[in-house]
Amino acid sequence: MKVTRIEAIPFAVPYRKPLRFASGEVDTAAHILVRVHTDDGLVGTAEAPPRPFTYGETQGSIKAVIDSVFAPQLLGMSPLAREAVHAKLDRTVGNPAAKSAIDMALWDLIGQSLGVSVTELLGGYTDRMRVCHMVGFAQPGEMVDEAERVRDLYGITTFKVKVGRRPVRLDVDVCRALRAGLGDDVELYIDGNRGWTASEAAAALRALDDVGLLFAEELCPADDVLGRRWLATQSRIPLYADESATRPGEVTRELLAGASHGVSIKTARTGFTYSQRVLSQCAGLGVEVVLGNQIDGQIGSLCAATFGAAFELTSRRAGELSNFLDMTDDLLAEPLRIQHGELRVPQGHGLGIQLDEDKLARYRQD
Ligand code: MUC
Ligand code: MG
Repeated sequence: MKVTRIEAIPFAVPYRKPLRFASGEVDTAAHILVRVHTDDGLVGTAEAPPRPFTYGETQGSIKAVIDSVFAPQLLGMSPLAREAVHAKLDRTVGNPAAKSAIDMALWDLIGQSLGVSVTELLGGYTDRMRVCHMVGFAQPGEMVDEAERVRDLYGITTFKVKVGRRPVRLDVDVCRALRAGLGDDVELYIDGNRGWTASEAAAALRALDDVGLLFAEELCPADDVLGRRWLATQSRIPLYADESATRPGEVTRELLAGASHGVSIKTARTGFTYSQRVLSQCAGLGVEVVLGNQIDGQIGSLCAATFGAAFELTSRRAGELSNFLDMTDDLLAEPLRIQHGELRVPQGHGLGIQLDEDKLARYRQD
């Protein structure tokens, strides 16, 4: 089995409402669909969501680096030769979403060629993930309404609350309103996307001490090296690294610096191959993880769930798998469904992705 062609197809699906957070906002899922073709007629599929505010990639840059750098490097290679593939991809620094989509499409091909699902290939721990929903910036009442709607419609009882605004009181009020509105049985945690200084973050954590948060993610920038360490020494809840720890080396730096206690794993930026490495690293060190969301569409969410369900450690807690609910449409022929707070990983060969070609024709932009 050899790679004969790699397609990088830009597409755009509007959101019902913009998702806002401290580092940016998203009102359209303007992603890249990656399709890797082989000489035996198989097609591996994945998607890359550009997040310029996090990694610097744009829809145009992802397409350009795949078309002009990665595709020529990988033509003729076996999808099984993952180490050799990554040695080639890693000659180019950065571009995590572009590399990850290729990586996941190659795993899709491996699964298809062996006649097994990727989730079984990776670990086969379970067939489903408990789902966490991410609530973006709005006024406290609107954020509570959204969480209640998602809980009532989909049975979701874990929420990640976007914080990092000024004044800090605004987000403190939101978290208090969510706890009061949703009760003690729901799980809440916060994500600052680097919006606060270390002292603002410390003030927020003090004010939220009795709200019962699971953990807090990326409250202030990783470049505030001493500020983050200072914050970590006084926080009564674990601090999780997300965009500061996007590669195994960064994970090591964050953990050894004592600035973070847990790690968010996102297949959109580490694919399956490097996500496995980060997971093994965390397991070996006794560090907790959460399966994060890169504001993925249904293909990306399916990939994340595939990985999360494969391992005991990633499926212990709810994964962030519901942001596609904010999109008006998607490309899958059989839409993902969240029921009773869970997302089942589609069974089948490879990733089990069936595209609706009419929808692709409608939303593609090339
Ligand atoms: C998250 O966890 O930060 C927001 C920006 C991004 O890159 O991912 C999202 C969610
Ligand atoms: Mg985050």
